[in-house]
Amino acid sequence: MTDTLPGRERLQHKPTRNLAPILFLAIALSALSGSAAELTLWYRQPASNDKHLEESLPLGNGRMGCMVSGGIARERIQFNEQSLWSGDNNWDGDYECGDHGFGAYRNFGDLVIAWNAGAAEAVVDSPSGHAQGISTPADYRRELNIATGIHRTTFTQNGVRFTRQAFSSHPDQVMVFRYTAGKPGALTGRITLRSGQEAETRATGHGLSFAGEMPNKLKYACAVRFLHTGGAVAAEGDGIAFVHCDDLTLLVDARTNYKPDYDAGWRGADPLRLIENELAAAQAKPYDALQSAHVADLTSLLGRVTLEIGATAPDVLAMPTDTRLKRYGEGHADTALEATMFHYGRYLLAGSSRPGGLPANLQGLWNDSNGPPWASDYHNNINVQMNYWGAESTNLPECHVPLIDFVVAAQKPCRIATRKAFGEKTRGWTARTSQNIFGGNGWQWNIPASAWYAQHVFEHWAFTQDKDYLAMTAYPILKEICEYWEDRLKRLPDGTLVAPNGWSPEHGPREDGVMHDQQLIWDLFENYLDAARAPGIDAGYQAKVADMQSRLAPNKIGRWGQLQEWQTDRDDPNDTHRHTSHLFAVYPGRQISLSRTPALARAAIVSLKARSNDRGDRPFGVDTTIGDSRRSWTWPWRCAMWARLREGERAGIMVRGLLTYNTLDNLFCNHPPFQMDGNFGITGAIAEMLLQSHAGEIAIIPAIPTPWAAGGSFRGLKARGNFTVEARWKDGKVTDFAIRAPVPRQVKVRVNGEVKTIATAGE
Ligand code: FUC
Repeated sequence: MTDTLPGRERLQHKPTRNLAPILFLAIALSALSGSAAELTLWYRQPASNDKHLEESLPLGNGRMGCMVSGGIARERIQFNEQSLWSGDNNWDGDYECGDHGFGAYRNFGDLVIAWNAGAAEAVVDSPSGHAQGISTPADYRRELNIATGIHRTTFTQNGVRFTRQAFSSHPDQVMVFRYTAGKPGALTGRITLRSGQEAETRATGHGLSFAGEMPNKLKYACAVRFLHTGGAVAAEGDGIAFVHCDDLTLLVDARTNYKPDYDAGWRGADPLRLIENELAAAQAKPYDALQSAHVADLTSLLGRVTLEIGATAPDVLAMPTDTRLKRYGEGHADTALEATMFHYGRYLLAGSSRPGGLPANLQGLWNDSNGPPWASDYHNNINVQMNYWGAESTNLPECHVPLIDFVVAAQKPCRIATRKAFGEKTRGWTARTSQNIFGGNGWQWNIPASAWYAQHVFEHWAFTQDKDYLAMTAYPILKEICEYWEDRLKRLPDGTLVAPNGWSPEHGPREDGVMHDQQLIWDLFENYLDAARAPGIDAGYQAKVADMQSRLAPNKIGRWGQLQEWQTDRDDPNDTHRHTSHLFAVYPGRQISLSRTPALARAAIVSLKARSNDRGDRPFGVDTTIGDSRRSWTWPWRCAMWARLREGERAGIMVRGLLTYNTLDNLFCNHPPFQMDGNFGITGAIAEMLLQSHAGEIAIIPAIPTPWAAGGSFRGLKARGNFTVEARWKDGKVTDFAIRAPVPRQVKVRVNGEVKTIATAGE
């Protein structure tokens, strides 16, 4: 790569091979030994029984996930499969979340192991999961390695060291639980399996299983294989009793007969046969082979990106995660914990969104209830989109595919529901705010929902440059949604176009030309035009869309210098509502930027400050942001917007706010209640602080706060155009960077305040 910066700011380009995956694996492996603090969540006590969602730790293989409590005498593993939903096919109406109607995502079940530690007799649980009546365990530690996806609990009791390992394998499609002890014959206890839907469990000496059918005729089944060395095992009611085993391995699979296909009535093959096949195949492999296949699979995704920011003191790094979170919330610095949050979002995405499967919902694969908040659904006025904000930029494009597949599968029922709501002649489709997996639409119409989905459909092309995907999948979707708006836009007497009867979620009146709608439609048209220009097709329709885009009623600056939320200048400067829908154009949209529309960008800053209760009368801080603005997803959204507005300190404060007010001990984000969007969103927002590519240039560390500026590096982040970027900085200045593309080409780069055109390196 040519070094084009002058004088003292000359950059040291190192056209080396991308070593990110190798480096990451090395870090991941060192995390196994407990040294890479940012890739490990760990605790000195089990999760409390009454704080399952706050304290248990999540595993997931994209399809099947569980929460592991790390309990000593009683270990609870509560698990889910992505497709266990109540509700009727193609529902279109109210938000009825029972057995029928819209339905809800459901808890699959619990695996509980009651242990008799060492040679002790029956144990009784205390609320904390500690055993009573036997010796207090020593050296207890439970940890989740978010590089390898392995949960491990270790402790010593009655002089015996116990080790419990767990992971959810994508390659083998089973969850694996492994129990060993430092002394032969030390494992005695009872394992039970309980269906979350009241199916009856059957036990044999080899395992446990249940199968059932939901009132909506969705079939579900689960089976557990019980493998052991030494000791004796007996089926006992709904469980298995085991005595004096040397080691145990449990293989678990759970499935439904869901099929993401409207024409098939959303139902496919009976799940039992596949479960049996998968368990038999997994059982034929040694444990080590299962584990290494799992680690290789996960690190092949997660290892594409490394991140180092700031420097956290070794004594802080040595503290358990909950202690660090508490300390952080008291105002102490811990940039490594912030880096953990970044990695955690990627870990959770790879754990809950894999090709061929469903996208991540509000609680991901870690819902524990049959009546979860907002049905644990696909909420499309911010939440499901935010779940995917880090997918492309942090180099997990395949994890974005389930969202796109979901959109594809939803088109047919949404077309029908859209015609019913907006007239039989309507072309295209949109959706209500809540969606389920059976083509169901619930709650109020979110009229620009499909335009927002279209952004995701487009971004997958923009980042990957996959031409087949563009032609076969993205382009037809984008065009159809443009047609929806072509039919729906209302022409005012002066020729401008407004979206009729819109609503700025979830805020203000219903009326024409709401800025959120206008911005989303602008974004849709812009994306359509880019998608059509790339292969040079549909010139006539391109001209039509370009004309409509130019006539859209534009953004407006209001009486207090703010970016208006509505056509009428009624914004209240004291409004701290959680949504910032009228700033979509800043992020995730690209209509407003400092370089292209500076006046509007300045107005967006005024609006964003007001929403965060920043009146300029005291320093901006986490405490400035109050009330409804403290939500799982508000911080990440505002963080990404501040990053786009090149306000690194404020972006950093948003990261701090999320970790201070809306993060649980297991680092799950908390709306409240627990909601995954914040986890995924903060990963995308942090990526935006480090690298941007939305405004025709690649900007390297455009917006980092002082604690990160001291020094840091990243590798493997992606820029639109299929560029892979790495950079290193010190004292706020980039000291070296590399941009790679499959075929070297020219690219505009913004670095250390200068914009230059340089040639990229090859991959
Ligand atoms: C939207 C938000 C709420 C919540 C819900 C799941 O309706 O306004 O804050 O996140 O989704």
